Amino acid sequence: MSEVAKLDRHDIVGIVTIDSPPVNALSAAVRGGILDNVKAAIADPEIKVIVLTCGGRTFIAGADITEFGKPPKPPALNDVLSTIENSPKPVIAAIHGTALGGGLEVALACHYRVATKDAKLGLPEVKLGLLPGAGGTQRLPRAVGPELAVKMIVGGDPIGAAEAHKAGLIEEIVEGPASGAEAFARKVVAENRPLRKLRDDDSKLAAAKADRSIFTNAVAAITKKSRGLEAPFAAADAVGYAIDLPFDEGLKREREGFLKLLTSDQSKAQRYAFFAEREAAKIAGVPEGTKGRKVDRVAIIGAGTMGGGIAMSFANAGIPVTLIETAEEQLKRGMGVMQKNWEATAARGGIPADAPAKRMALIDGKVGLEHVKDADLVIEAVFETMAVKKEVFGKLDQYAKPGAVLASNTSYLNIDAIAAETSRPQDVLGMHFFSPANVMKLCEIVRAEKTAPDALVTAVSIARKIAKVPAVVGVCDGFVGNRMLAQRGKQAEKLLFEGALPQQVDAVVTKFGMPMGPFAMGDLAGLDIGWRSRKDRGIKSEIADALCEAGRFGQKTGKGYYKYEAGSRAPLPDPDVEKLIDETLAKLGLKRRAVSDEEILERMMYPMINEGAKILAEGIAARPSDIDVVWLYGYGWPIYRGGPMYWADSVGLKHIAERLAFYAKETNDPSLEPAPLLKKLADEGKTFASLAQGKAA
Ligand code: T1G
Repeated sequence: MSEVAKLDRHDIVGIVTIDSPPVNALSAAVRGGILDNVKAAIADPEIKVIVLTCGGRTFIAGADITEFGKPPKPPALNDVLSTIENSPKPVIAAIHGTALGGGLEVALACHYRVATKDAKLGLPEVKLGLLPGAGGTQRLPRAVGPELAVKMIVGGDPIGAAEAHKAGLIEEIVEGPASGAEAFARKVVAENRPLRKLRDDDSKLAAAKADRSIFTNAVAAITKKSRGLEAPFAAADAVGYAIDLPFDEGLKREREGFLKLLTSDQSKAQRYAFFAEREAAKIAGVPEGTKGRKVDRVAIIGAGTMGGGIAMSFANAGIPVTLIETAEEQLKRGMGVMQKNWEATAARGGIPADAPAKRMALIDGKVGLEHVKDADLVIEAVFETMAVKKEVFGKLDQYAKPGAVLASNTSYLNIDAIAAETSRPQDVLGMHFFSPANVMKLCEIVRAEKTAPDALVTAVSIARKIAKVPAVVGVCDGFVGNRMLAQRGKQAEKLLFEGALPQQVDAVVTKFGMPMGPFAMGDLAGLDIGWRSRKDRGIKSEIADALCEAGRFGQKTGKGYYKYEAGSRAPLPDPDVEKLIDETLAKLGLKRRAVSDEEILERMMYPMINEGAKILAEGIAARPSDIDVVWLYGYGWPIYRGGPMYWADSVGLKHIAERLAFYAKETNDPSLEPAPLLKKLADEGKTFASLAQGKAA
């Protein structure tokens, strides 16, 4: 008898229930449980119709990703699906929660599907660098037509029950789901409905068979965002087989495509990233089972770019926000920006038309810090100077209710010093959001020396609740992401003094897969910010200073390291910049040399990895995979390369240490000497992954 599946009979209805927490993933035991119980239901003469449902919080959420890369155990999923599809009795999938990947493929092999109103149905395999490997690319186009199938399979995002119902993927939206499915099952028997197999119904493919551009246009629209990725294009080819080939031939080609991706470096990196993200939410050193504090209301201090973006993130998740400013005018402006952003998204169809009003209603704008009194979590997003932060936290200590978590959104200031301004350092931590805060997924949760474990758990769980990806980091200048980025910026600057041009450096970094290179990023952020800070500290950087002295602050002035046409953000190489660099080098008596792309890539990436090793050695990050999560979700590190520390392991730490030592000598830059931890791992022939435990290792 299966541990994870059972068969109940309610007179003519056989109900097969899978119960394998946490997400009913299709482990070998679950596959065996489904097969045995469906066969038993088929063999039982009393049973005329079969319902397949799941216990716990969700229908089957896919193949068991932890089994990938291990020797396959029987029964094969495709064998389970053909048993269901060839059943002489109708099989109905009763879906709740998320039917994803292999889970939806199980449902597609059933003769009918029903779902609860909040259910989501999807084939997200491309997000793991895979494609649906159990008939999804052949059955889904037959269920919903090629355009929606391409969107779901090549894009990887799920659809809701209402859209699924409209598209004909599910028959009905039911309560339950088992009870609703049982009622539907009785209807199927009473009305003597046919054993409907998707494999036998090509009707929704007819239009694309007649005009293949319907399919190719759908693919082109989705793969625009797939630069560098293999899986979306392979998944699109697989959907094409449904249009071009008989079902069984298409199934065979799909399987070939799946197996090829399964062993690909890209999929291994993307599966690593999946577990790394979840590992990061487990806080090292916090006792298992530590409960977070209740958060019913959040107060955000500051309605500027960051405060407004953070407020939007909470309202998007349905959490009431008190948004606090120092004066009505600033408050009004901040609220107006949020309203405009939501309306623009609604106009694009990204959120329902009534969402902007509903979300604005969740935001209560106030003037004066005393209005934090009802908030369970307060996030400060005011001017980035220690003096202002200390003043605000001193007042928060007076006005915030006991037990409220007090968070600073600072991107680099010392949280211990901020906490010391309050009588409750145990409630103080950092929640460093990334701009634009309503879009970027990463939230660095900064653990100060006295931060209480339950305050940390509160911040991590609320970050996940607002669809952010949390990573716990320690107190230091720049925490994890910006601290590593600073090393890249330093080398980028130096390369200009050695002969490279901004466009050459940026091209190497974007070709690697980053969304933007260091100089385009500088133009976006504004070169005047660094210029002012250098002047305050009496530091020179002749090329960047010369650009600013010429009024070239970046995009905001239409010129920086690049020039920008009116209304465009596309960076265009500017001969005036090359001239300015030549003049600056001449003044300094420096001569340009040819710098190879290989050198540029090594000097962009290896110093960051070196800093990552220091961050691990100092305990600022608990795991190398946490550093990877920071870069994947805060800086757009290409998911198919897993993250800087994962990528470093794939390059080889010995090689990286040798190259760093070479550049340290070659450019007379001791900061490039390999960090002790990097050198140790390199000498021992080990990897960063060898430092970690858990699934993301
Ligand atoms: N396999 C193994 N473990 C899984 C899993 C899976 N498919 N999905 C989740 N987990 C674990 C996860 O690691 C975590 O473990 C716990 O469940 C809770 O997850 C043949 C080949 C379902 C939307 O890509 O999107 O099917 O940390 O924290 O936020 O064609 O999990 O507690 O030890 O994410 O509520 C396709 C992946 C697989 C879905 C729930 N399926 N999962 O989100 O919980 S490939 C997917 C998710 C495939 C077929 C192909 C989410 C979720 P731990 P969680 P959540």
